[in-house]
Amino acid sequence: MSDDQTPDSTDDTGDQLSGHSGELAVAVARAHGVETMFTLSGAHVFPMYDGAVKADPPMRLLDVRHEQTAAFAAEATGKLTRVPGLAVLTAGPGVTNGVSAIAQAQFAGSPMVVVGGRAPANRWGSGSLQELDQPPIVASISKAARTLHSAGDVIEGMHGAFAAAGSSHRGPVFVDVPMDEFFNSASGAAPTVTRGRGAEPDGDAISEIAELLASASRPVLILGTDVWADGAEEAALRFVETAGVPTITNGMGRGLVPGGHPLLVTKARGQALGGSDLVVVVGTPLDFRLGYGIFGGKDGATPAQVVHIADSPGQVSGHADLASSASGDLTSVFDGLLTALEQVVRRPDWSSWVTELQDTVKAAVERDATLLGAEADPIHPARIYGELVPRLAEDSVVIGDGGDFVSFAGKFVEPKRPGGWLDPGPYGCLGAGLGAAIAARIARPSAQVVLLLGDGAAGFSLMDVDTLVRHNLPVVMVMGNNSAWGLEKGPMQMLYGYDVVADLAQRTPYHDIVKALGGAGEQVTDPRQIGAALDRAFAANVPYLVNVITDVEAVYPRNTFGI
Ligand SMILES: Cc1ncc(C[n+]2csc(CCOP(=O)(O)OP(=O)(O)O)c2C)c(N)n1
Ligand SMILES: [Mg+2]
Repeated sequence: MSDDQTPDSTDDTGDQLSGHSGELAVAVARAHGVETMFTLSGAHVFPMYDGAVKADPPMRLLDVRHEQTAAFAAEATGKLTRVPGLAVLTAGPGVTNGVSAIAQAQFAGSPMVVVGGRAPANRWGSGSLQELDQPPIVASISKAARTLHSAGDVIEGMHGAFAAAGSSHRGPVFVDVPMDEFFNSASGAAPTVTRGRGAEPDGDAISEIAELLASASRPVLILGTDVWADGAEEAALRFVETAGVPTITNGMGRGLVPGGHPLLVTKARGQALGGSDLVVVVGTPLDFRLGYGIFGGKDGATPAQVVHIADSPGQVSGHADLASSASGDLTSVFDGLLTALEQVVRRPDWSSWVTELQDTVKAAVERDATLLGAEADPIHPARIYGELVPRLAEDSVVIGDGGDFVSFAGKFVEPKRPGGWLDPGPYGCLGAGLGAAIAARIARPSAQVVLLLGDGAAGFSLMDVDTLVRHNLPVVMVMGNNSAWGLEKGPMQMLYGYDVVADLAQRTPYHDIVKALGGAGEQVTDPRQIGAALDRAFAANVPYLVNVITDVEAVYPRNTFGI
């Protein structure tokens, strides 16, 4: 943890914890707000299960069919609840199966703790089953990775893991416990958990940014995942509306400015970023999704000045050419900027810039309407969103796991609230879908949960429909089934004029797999039938897959391949 944050603290409050390592670990996790343990059975971690069963009340155990699903579920729990998710993975292959999800959490700044089993210490080096030294494997993709060598280390080790995972910049923390020490007992003071806020931002930096804003004539604000993760959603919207600055959202920032809001100009993104003279980016890295932080500058024009604001100093871009930057608690940043703007003498007037962008948004909405209503046969993927979007409730959680099919969702789904959009993020890992859906159903018990699946992506995790069924977790799955790895097929065609290893079996009845696992579903080939199928899915109250056969030729019109 950096020394510029309010740390969580361990105080001796008089409460004592005692028991075996699993009991201690569960008690500490619960103190940090954990309600569910995502796992797949392995003897190395039995004490965690015993700890969960014997806790009062017991901690919910959610057992899955592949450790990636447990780890992706923990990651999504961290994203949705902003309390670190907990995955418990057995030694060796259990841990290595979780590696992609841990890396994704690191890339997305998702708070999660992974507890690994580990071969016993008293035989280390003798060749026990699954005797793998795991922290070196996980170290490069986590905030911290360490072995808790004895039962006596568990309280402090777990407390430190949760504190680090949950404080900005958030991310995954890994600990493993040797099997013999997992069964051993210890006692110690219960930790006191205080939710720390990030550091106060530097006042001079805030004033400088306010000055830049005040002298800009065509500013654009970009809000990303960390605005949500940092709990700054109210301050962000207050800032947008009071300052009147046109805004684009990405990642879990989507919904911070609700879909349809007059200052949300994501649909005029090209014009906004191409024509801006000042782009202020908050809570998201200046990575490939944002042109590496270069905006405009085409045909000899002057590129926009760029301001980068992050939740912690380490997140401020080191590669982009910045006019200014700030870091710290993002609520303080937004409120500080408003105060500083009020003190600026010359009031900026951006009304004609805003109107210009609003006209472009309006034109884009009209253009989109044609695609959203497409009657084409085979079905154009956009038509699925034409039917789905009007059926989404305000509090819906929409999860994307796929290529082009999910890119279309990014274009057409504009959430009404923050914290309800889960996309693959900058790590772009296929296979997160079922884990995220499990997590969402648990985190938001009364909300619609919609999982958008490419047919390719589905192959990574569809077996975990079994988990949805066993745990009675109804989720609506909507598949864009183009019988291909579409997002790879199109680019390979473009580069080489041919493609290989991009085709999948034609029109596979994936809904029959869901049925075989105890859920329900149907195939749709007629665009006019999509709406009714979605209605049946939402009413079913069981895991339900709407398998829509789509046109493989309807590729997403992208202008970056992320490299
Ligand atoms: C784990 C993983 N493997 C491979 C890729 C590369 N990849 C990105 S998109 C994509 C195609 C996805 O196909 P599908 O889910 O069917 O969606 P579509 O593009 O066809 O709509 C692939 C293979 C990846 N991102 N993640
Ligand atoms: Mg596909």
